[in-house]
Amino acid sequence: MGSATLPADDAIRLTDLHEQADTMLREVHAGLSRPQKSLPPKLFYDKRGSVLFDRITRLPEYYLTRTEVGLLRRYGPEIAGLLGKGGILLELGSGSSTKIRLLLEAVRPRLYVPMDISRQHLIDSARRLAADYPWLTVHAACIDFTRPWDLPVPGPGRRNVFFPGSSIGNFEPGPALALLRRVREQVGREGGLLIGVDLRKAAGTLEKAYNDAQGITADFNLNVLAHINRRLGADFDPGRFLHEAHYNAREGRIEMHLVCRQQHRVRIDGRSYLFRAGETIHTENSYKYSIAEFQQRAAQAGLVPVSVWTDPEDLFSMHYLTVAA
Ligand code: AVI
Repeated sequence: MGSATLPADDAIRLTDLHEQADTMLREVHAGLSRPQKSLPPKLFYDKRGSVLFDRITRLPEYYLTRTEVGLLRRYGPEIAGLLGKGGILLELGSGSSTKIRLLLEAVRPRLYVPMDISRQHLIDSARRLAADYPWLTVHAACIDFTRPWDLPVPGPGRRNVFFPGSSIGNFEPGPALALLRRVREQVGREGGLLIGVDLRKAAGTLEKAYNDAQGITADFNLNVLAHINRRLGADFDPGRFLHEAHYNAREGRIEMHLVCRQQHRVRIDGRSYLFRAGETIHTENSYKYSIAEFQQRAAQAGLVPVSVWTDPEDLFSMHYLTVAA
């Protein structure tokens, strides 16, 4: 994995650890060669995908974001007390760096490290944050954290990772465990993890959240094809696919697919793939965890629960965990 620290501008520093096109091509070929064709969900997040995701977070059906924000508002002082003042605050999948604003004044970190795969969105958000909080040092890192990563963060200070939005749910169980272990290694003995995790609930509520009436989630799902066309010179016709999302109760996850409406042959970098009518590309899983299920997974990674907060409807959970002695 390459590493370069770039002077993004005077306000922020940027470390680029994301090797882009090669990895993407390999992963796309691998996913489309499986009997159940699939694409990794990280490919949603080009610039347009990040903007569409921001729109999803404001949809009435998508209860996750507003519920998590409600928890951060309500329990912010208690959470800040656990994180401690003046340390290093790292955020995984920072996107627009919106939720961190609810903690910054109370935590007053020495350094804030937003990490995201969507490079330009990361830079724009980090710049906005640095402008709004002139006292804050911001060191952005463009990272694909679905792969092993190391973070060059200089200097001392207690490290806490903030991983909101239930993005852990987009990892399969094995990789989710690997990521939690990585976090434990990166924060060290004194560190901690503040993580938002969507709770298990009735299928109807979940399916509405991933099939919104305005069709923004459909655009977000279909955008993965436009992203692959642009970055890898492929010739998907997104008009030949439909968005589909359903709850798989046995696995405890929402599954998103793109359903081929009409037979379609697609060329990607000299290889060709046939999509038959009715065949799907599996684009995302979004696992839902009970509190006990999540704590068990975290314990396997060497993280011990300190506190957990939920909303009155038990829609969403926020956990603070520290490293086991
Ligand atoms: C980013 N992630 C937690 C979202 C989720 O709910 O799994 C991505 C998403 N997919 C469709 N809508 C939102």
